[in-house]
Amino acid sequence: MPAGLQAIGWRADVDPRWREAMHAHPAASPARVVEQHRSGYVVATGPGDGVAVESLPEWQRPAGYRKGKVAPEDRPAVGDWVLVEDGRRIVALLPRRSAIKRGAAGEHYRQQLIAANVDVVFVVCGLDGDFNPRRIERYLLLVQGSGAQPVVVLTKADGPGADVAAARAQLADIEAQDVPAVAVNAKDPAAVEALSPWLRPGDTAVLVGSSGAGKSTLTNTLLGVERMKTAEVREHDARGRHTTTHRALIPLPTGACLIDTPGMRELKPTGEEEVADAGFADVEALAAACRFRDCAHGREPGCAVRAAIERGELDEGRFLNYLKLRDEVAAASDRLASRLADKQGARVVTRALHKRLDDKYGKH
Ligand SMILES: Nc1nc2c(ncn2[C@@H]2O[C@H](COP(=O)(O)OP(=O)(O)O)[C@@H](O)[C@H]2O)c(=O)[nH]1
Ligand SMILES: [Mg+2]
Ligand SMILES: [Zn+2]
Repeated sequence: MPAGLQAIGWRADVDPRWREAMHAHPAASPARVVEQHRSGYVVATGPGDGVAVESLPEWQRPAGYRKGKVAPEDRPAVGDWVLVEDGRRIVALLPRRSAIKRGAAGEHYRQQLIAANVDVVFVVCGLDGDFNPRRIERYLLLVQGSGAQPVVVLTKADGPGADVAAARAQLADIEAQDVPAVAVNAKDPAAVEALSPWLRPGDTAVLVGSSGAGKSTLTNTLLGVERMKTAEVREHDARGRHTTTHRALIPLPTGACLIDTPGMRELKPTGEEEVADAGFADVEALAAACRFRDCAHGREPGCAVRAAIERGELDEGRFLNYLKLRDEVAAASDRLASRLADKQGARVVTRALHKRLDDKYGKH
């Protein structure tokens, strides 16, 4: 394979599922989606050689879950590998090794793909007014099941109000479940070196977090040049202006790739997440020790969860967030099931999803 592709995340161990698509399109060659705009995709076969390409007509029509429509998560996103003909037309989307998704805002159930084929998700959170363990938990829920590893990156460790020790203490329960957290000054190349274990040649990482958290600053420091525009934070509310307007995949000098994203205001689950595996194993273990199997952790006798909160061993805010996220996942899962039934007329899928919910949370 040409060195160009390797520099944008091509793996020597080609996914066996790709062979079928490659055989079906012998005249096409692989390229990676490096930018996604309303008007279409930019793909590359090496660093800095992005070209705007045409794509399949069914990807341009409104997305949906009804018959004949292509769901948003089945269309290419930044990080995807595609097959391109004549250097200007996408003819196929290659199967992914991971996909970071969220539930899209709006009345109808929809998923939104944030990035594809990523190995690591850096959940970026500033050690200023931006710091919020509950929002970090929500991000971890979205990353769970994506196939990528989450790493919490606490920026602005050099800031006047930054209390690194206190922040880490608040994230101890998460760290205990193998989610690393690192505190950095995103402007300092030596500090940002701490991220190098997750940025080996061939790795792809995506930066997520609120606007103003320091994602573009991290990108620039890792690149060694000012590539992404950054914003001065308005002092009183610690929020940056939205300077990053689209997602872009950027090859780093280390041989890794980084995907910068604009801040996301809403972080809704898709309904496919497993709450227990999203950094809440400790809460689920406590709940399993309650005297009653259907304990609502209110005033029931023998409630292990309440007891742990009273002993100061479980943060009540964390527990309430767990309940909230669990309900949101259950609701989204129901909506997803009915969307899929719409699309395929397959009641089996609905039943399978409902069964999974019933097993987990009891009949409801
Ligand atoms: N002192 C300091 N400032 C930072 C750090 N990270 C980000 N900033 C500043 O915070 C503002 C917003 O950063 P930006 O990278 O645009 O945030 P983004 O919206 O997540 O891309 C900019 O003024 C940065 O210079 C950091 O670790 N230390
Ligand atoms: Mg930015
Ligand atoms: Zn209980």
